[in-house]
Amino acid sequence: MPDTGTYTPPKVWTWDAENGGKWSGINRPTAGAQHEKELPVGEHPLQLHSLGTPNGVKVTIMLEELLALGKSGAEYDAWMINIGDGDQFGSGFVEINPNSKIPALLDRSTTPPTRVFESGAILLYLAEKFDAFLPVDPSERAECFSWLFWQMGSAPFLGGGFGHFYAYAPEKFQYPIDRYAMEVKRQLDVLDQNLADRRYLCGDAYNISDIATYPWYGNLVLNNAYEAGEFLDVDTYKNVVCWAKEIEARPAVQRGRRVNRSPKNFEGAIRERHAASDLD
Ligand SMILES: N[C@@H](CCC(=O)N[C@@H](CS)C(=O)NCC(=O)O)C(=O)O
Repeated sequence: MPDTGTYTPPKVWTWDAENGGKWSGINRPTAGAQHEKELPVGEHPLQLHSLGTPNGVKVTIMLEELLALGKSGAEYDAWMINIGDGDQFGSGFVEINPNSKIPALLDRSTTPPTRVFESGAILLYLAEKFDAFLPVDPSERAECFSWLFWQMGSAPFLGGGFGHFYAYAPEKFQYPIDRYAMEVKRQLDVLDQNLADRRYLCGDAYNISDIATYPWYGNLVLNNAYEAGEFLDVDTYKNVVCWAKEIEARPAVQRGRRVNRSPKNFEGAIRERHAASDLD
């Protein structure tokens, strides 16, 4: 356990594997495969290796939205990567994501197969491949990219910053909680002001920036993240709450949220998805 009193950093940092906190068992300062493990392959062109966390759910929502639009090429197999067990460090997974984080996608309809990692890159890849949920007009597209990349840059302050120190750190340290609570409330205010006169993040049309942002900030204001709704006074962000409720009600969102989760933790959840009927 680290000394929680005054800390003087040593000249050279060294790794203390026993530093406590929820993820201390899997986090380490090195990259690359730690064990040999091939990935399973299903029958669909799109092979998703993921987990139903906010970053993972972005992709299953997108795939379910594409299928709801009638894009049958978006049929997919979703395999569970249990990050608590270290599956992200298996050799097969590292081949499709050298960064060892879910989600990762392998598109076997191309020759050779195309690997895509980083949830934002996967959303863009799918939006371009299926010509959906991405505006065509260059200015509207730029607005969509701006909010998509806003989400990708902002959410680590919510998850790795606020969520980590509020919910997972071995003790409650006031300094980081204050710092990240302030930043997350500022981010919620950014969203709230943007949504004051817009139905979705970019205007009237729902697109990949909403799909990326809902699992993080939508879940936060609907009190589904870190049990922090009261602490962050999320109900005051009325426009964000309204936007989140509208997105949450979409059938494809309801379906996507259930994939790659344990039924013990989430009602209607399925660990793997190989056919639409798995969710029916
Ligand atoms: N920027 C990445 C972040 C992905 C990420 O942080 N994934 C987490 C789960 S939400 C993970 O796989 N963690 C496992 C680990 O850190 O070892 C993305 O958006 O895809």
